[in-house]
Amino acid sequence: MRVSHVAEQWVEQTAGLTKPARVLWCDGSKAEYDRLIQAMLQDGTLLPLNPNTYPDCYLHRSHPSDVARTEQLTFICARQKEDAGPTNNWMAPAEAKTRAGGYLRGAMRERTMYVIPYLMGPAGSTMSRVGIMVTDSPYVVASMHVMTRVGQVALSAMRGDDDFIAGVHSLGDLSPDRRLVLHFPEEKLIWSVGSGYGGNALLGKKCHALRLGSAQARQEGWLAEHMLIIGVEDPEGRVTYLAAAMPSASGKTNLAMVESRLPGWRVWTVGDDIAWMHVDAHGQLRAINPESGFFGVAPNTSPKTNPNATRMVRSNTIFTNVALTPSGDPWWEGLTPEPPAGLVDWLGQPWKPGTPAAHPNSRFTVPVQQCPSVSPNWEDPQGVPISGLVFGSRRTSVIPLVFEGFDWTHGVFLGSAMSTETTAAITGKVGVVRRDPMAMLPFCGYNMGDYFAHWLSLQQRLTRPPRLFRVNWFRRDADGKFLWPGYGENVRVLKWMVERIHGGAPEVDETPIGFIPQPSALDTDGLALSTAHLREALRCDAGEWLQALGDLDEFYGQFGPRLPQPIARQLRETRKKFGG
Ligand code: GTP
Ligand code: SPV
Ligand code: MN
Repeated sequence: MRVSHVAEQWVEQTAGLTKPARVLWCDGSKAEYDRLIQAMLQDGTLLPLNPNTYPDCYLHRSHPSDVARTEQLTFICARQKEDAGPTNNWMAPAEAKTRAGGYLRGAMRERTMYVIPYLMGPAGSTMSRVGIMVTDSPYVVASMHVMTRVGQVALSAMRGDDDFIAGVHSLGDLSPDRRLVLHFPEEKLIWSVGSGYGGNALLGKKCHALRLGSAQARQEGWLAEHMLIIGVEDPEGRVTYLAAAMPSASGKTNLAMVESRLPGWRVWTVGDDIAWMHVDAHGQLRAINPESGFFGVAPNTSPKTNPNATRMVRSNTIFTNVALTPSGDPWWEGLTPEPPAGLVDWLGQPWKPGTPAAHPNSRFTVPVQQCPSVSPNWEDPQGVPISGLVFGSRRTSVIPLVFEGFDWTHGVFLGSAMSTETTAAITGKVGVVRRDPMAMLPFCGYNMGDYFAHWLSLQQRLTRPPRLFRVNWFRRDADGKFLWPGYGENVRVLKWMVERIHGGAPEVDETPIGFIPQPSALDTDGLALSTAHLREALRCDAGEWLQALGDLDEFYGQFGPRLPQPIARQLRETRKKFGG
């Protein structure tokens, strides 16, 4: 492999700090992956699954205190605190290096330090970017093989000796007391120590593709977003591409590979978590999926909810923290209506009813190509043209099933005002409502006031700005039941958006928050859903909304002069329209 000497020097310097027994450059080959798997089977890091029902699938059990992202230990270490902004944890770069340096010093003694050159994005795309990370975890290496493009393909894509994001990862001692996930935007550098969990350890994903990626994107005039990408094919065979932001564990993977319940309609998967979007020479927004694998939530994945995912995880999949059946099959809540007898839970103990069998944030790691609905264009170096952007969140009340923003600025306001209920994907309390603008609260690598301004500024470069929509699959009735059936039926909502994009579906109510479809505008053919239920799912209530907008002044106020005026103006106008 041809290696840049800047990278070589940095690797040497890192080895000087972490003191590994050996340094191994990864080539991304199948043989390398197989060797890693064999070694992990031998030392118990992986358990084999049933080779007949789940060929080449493995189970990994993580440390019980290391099962989700740890936002309280995640920092943006910009030189200036204001550049991290009020929604990020900040630590001065020097202090960050002193603290984490203490945990990293000698941390790889007697271990191998793997050097992973990886490419985010398709080979040959000007939108793709290179990272080089080191790690002492073979599980991370194997996962990076699936989630990114590893080896010469990455090194060949470098446009200069220092054209890469550098990442240092060590498991450390896995103690949350000595865990830090640090981002140095000015140095194109990530340091992560003390966790082996997905978003904390697979540095290409949230650390590179979103936190540092978003900061780079702002400087270079593009967007790095927490969005799935899909192509929606209508009965005429026209494919309309959408990108949708939803917070962690709130439906991206499910929507990304949704199996249509409507005849003639189908959904093609481009990506399920991250979108990098550029404005092309014609003023068209285009998106690539920087990843090459899915790191998806296992619980509630079933032939009923997500048949494509259920099929794609039947081979070449690494499962983390799921339960195990006596025949060596993986199992998680929701996979089958009843738990099979003799389950071993995610901790490796006989399962006790009333406790989770699989961890609520248990995951599967699987290559994108295995998705039955993968788009033929998923690796197009030009990206796919985006006609609609969707902001979705998880709200039990207030937020209608779907509505459309009036224009770009209003849509950006809707995204910036998004709130959601927290999930098991992050360590902490589940079900707490918090502001999560564009589903980027934990992932925006710079001041979020500047981020809103960046979004607004794109309009002037877009010849036909994508339509902006807001969705919520999670609204409930008085009995606590979901008002909308969700999953495969969400294609009915996608159909409405596609019709709007192409100038159809005029049956809307103009409300203070945007255009809400009248119940008749949604295709509910064959759906057992009462009009009363649908009305309730689509309802926009002035009192509820005025209350929900109540704390936005405080949220926006944190940004001081960095909050763009148009956002504040949109809030005032919305209140006024509600009579507040
Ligand atoms: P991350 O990988 O953490 O970013 O999550 P994600 O946004 O990809 O979420 P995912 O699609 O994996 O769904 C997470 C949870 O939301 C699962 O428990 C799903 O069953 C549930 N979910 C997804 N779509 C729907 C839906 O349409 N309706 C309802 N009620 N639940 C849904
Ligand atoms: C999320 O939490 O948004 C995930 C899982 O997709 S992780 O990659 O761990 O961030
Ligand atoms: Mn997902």
